[in-house]
Amino acid sequence: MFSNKTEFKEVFLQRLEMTCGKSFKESSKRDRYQTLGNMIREYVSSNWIKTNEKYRSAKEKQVYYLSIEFLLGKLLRHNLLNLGVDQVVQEGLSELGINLDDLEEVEADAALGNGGLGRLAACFLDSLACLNLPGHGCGIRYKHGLFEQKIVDGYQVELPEQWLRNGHVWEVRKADLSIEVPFWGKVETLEKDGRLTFRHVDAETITAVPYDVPVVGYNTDTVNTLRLWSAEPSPYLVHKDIMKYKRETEAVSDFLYPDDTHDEGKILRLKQQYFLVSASIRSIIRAYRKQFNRIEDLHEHVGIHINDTHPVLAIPELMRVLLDEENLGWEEAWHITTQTISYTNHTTLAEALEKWPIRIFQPLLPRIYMIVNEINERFCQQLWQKYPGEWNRIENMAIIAHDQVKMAHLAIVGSHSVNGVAEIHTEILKKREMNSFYQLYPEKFNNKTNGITHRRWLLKSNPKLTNLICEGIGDSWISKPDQLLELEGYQDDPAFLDQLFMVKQENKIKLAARIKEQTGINVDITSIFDIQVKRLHAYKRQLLNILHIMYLYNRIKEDSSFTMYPRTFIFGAKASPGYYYAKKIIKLINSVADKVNNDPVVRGQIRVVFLENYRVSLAEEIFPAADVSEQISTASKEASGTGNMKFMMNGALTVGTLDGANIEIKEMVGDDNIFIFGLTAEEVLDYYQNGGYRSFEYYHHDKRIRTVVDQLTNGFFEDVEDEFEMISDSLIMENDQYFVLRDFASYIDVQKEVGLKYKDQNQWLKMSLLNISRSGHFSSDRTIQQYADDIWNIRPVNKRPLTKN
Ligand code: NBX
Repeated sequence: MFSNKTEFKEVFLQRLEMTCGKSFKESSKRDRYQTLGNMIREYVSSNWIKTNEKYRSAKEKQVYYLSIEFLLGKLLRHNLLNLGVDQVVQEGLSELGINLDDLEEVEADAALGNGGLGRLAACFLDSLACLNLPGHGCGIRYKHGLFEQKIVDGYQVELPEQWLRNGHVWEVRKADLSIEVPFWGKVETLEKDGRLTFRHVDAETITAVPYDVPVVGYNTDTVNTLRLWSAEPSPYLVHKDIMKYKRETEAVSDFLYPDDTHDEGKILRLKQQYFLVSASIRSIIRAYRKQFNRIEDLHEHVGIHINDTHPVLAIPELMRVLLDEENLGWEEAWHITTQTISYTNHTTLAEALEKWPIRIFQPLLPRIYMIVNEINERFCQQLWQKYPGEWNRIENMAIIAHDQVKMAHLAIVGSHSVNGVAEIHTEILKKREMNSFYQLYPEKFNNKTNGITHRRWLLKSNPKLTNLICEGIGDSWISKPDQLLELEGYQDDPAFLDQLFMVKQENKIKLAARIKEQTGINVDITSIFDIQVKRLHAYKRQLLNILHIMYLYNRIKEDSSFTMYPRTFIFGAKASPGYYYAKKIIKLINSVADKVNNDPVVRGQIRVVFLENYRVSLAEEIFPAADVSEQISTASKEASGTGNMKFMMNGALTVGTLDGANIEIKEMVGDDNIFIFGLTAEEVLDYYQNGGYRSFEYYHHDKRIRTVVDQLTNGFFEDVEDEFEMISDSLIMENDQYFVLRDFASYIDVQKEVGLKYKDQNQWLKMSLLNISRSGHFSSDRTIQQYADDIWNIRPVNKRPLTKN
């Protein structure tokens, strides 16, 4: 299509006029963005086709990653970088008077996810393609992604997200590959040749239409596929009330559920889950059938991974296909199914474990329910043999109990691999949350510590740091991120550290400009940028952070001789719309920000900023500018965290608890290059088990705590008197379930240490460099290689380059 700047410009101009029907001069930014996007997608398409052909002819095993969320963000710049044409395109456009950054602004984030779980799926797709592994994503093409957040008077307000308003240039609709997904109706049992067969009749079907998005690898010709399903009315269905049917059908892929770790028992959610699973499984089997004859060998050629329990119906759906459509016997179908499916758990929070009442499940999915029931019966029989008489144990492990289907139990029983997402998380699963299953199937349990794609979270988001690294150690670290370790050779090189300092300053200047634009607040770029960005949740303890800021404010006010290294505290967080408590914390952060930022006494020492609508594209501007990374969850609660890795890779130092992957970060950088505080997971779990924590005592005995807690309700924020009673109650009346007050003193101490350490710029830069150099381990390339080797048993296929465009 183009191999140099001149050719690029020619093709671009020609395409622009052809597709927009306007002259170049008349064309808008959007016209230009769309033209470029279409061009690049077409540029990719020949390798896309060739990759698929290669996969078919190689007959290698392929993996499908089923996820209810893929938090992709923007794709233009990412694809340009991975294709290696970023420079050519940027220069070509620039000669036409177009700034590539401006075009990127036009692209909407594909926000088909809530947070860590959805973003992990997106990072994994990137790593799969980059490692030439035959792995594809299957998800839902929500018409509206995660809500847009506005802050009005300090409160979160949600607006529907509209990413498809101007179309999505990266997708290809493949209506001919649509699949009919049945709901409701009943099951007919027939006897045929002495064997019972089952037929789902009188069903209401929904058409699943696939939209394929190419997943482009870096510096390789591999292009994998993300298949997103859209729900449309079936052309085959005759319905009494066609308008109602249309409405209800389209609702299935209308909205992403905005619940982060809360379980929402809505029928529509279960519909979404089965819709994703049924369409995906049947399209996988259809492709398999074109390639292979023996369905009995399915697991040798296909792996299906379920991202948390949301797609767990893949297990009974695959059973259904093997039993009802392929006519296998139960034992054989079960063997194939369990050998095909693998499962990742992302949380131990009890409220997030999915359970479905039978009264909802059975009528909606009658055949699937029958199969789940049979799986349960056989499983309970097996338990009975192994643990005769242990009724309690069997009841606790059953898949169906107390009129509910327990999705995590189904996932463990119906798969060959169960993994946690950080070492401590996997240990907690094995020792506590899933201990009875671990005793039964020790061989299934394994750990795969999360990772992030360094291509988006360093190369794309932080070009200045990327250039500096390349000047120092060349560019082979880009394909082998472990080689970042070579940066340690520069620890005592003042010139290099100076440059590292400059890079951080420049990134801080950029973020400061964004803050000014969005909030009107001026921030001092020589202050410490101390940042907490993640979903708002009680266990993540944004509350601890903001109470500490209130403490610092009080300290400055009461003692004019008190000094601290100036700090800018930056927050970004969305709260689930129905999560009242989380929304109160957002209001609290904004109220503190108002008070602090408008008080001349503390000016120059503390600033507080809440950036609205935190999302992937905003995150890309934030991480590069951070000095301090706040990872302060109650120990044992955060399964892994991945923001912690993004900060580290961009040279921020972590203030964190011994939770999730923080522990592995600490092991990687050593105690001197991280700021650890607070209870350990064991201490927390011990408190939960044996009691002994009385938050009131901490309130009573520590004046610093008493002052800030009292300020929640004593008119300190004059305009909003009763506003924060709920927060104060959670800390005192409800005995502070997340140990905010218990960890408060320890947090103050460690934050003081941060301020002191930052004063010694040389030392700080050394620590920062060390964090960057040891971050290669947290590339999702490492994670994906481990999944490929230990769980999926897949190998690179597309090793040698295919043809060039
Ligand atoms: O998954 C997150 C964990 O909280 C993080 O510790 C972890 O790093 C990350 C990736 O493994 N979980 C998460 O993001 N969950 C959800 O977003 C979620 C969405 C819908 C839902 C339940 C949970 N119903």
